[in-house]
Amino acid sequence: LEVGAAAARPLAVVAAAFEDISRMIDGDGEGPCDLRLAPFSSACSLVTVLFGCLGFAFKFAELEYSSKVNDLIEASNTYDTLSSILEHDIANDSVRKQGSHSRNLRRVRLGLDLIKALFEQYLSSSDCSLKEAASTAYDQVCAPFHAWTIRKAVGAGMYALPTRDQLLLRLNETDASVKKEMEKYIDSSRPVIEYIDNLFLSRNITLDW
Ligand code: 1PZ
Repeated sequence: LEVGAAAARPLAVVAAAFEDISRMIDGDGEGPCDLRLAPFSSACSLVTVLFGCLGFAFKFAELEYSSKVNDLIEASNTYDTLSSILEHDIANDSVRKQGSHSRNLRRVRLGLDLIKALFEQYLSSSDCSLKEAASTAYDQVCAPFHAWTIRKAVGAGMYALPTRDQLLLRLNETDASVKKEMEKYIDSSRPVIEYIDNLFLSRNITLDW
């Protein structure tokens, strides 16, 4: 898929980008390689387009997510790989410090996981509304890490989500094609999320924040 297709089929573009990233992790099959920050952060920035399909109530979430992704894009001028930003922050005791690249990486990873959970919920039943799917996904993935005020605001915004049919129209997908693309994203984001978690865990950094 070409970049120009982003406007036409944004979900297909995101799914293809994460398929590429998951292949980079796989490397030559001889164990996981060192994932580079530039391709990773530009794949993450494609996700921003999906927000437009969810409606204005999630403008705040879009700005929040984009600011973290943009920080990683900027960091890619200085740091070549995801592991090198962690090494830098460990040396500076700034892994969990607000605004640090490592903390922003952890936040972006939450966003990727949120979308994965949303798609899993969406595909679990055709009776599941987008609001139900998004609420369950948010409760599973993000709510444990968010303050009460944020959880309340997100809960209120859920009522403004489009219907399943409206979403399909905005994504330019059919029932069959959306299933294929969501499954592609679910399957390819899983190893990416695991890879990021392992960057922290292998350095004895817990994920309870
Ligand atoms: C997939 C769509 C599901 C439906 C909507 C879910 C809405 C999620 C709303 C998230 C609101 C984020 C509020 C801000 C939270 C910040 O306090 C934290 C900590 O920031 P820090 O203190 O480190 O500066 N930020 C985050 O946790 C970032 C989370 C981003 C998750 C949003 C990504 C959603 C992607 C949806 C794409 C369609």
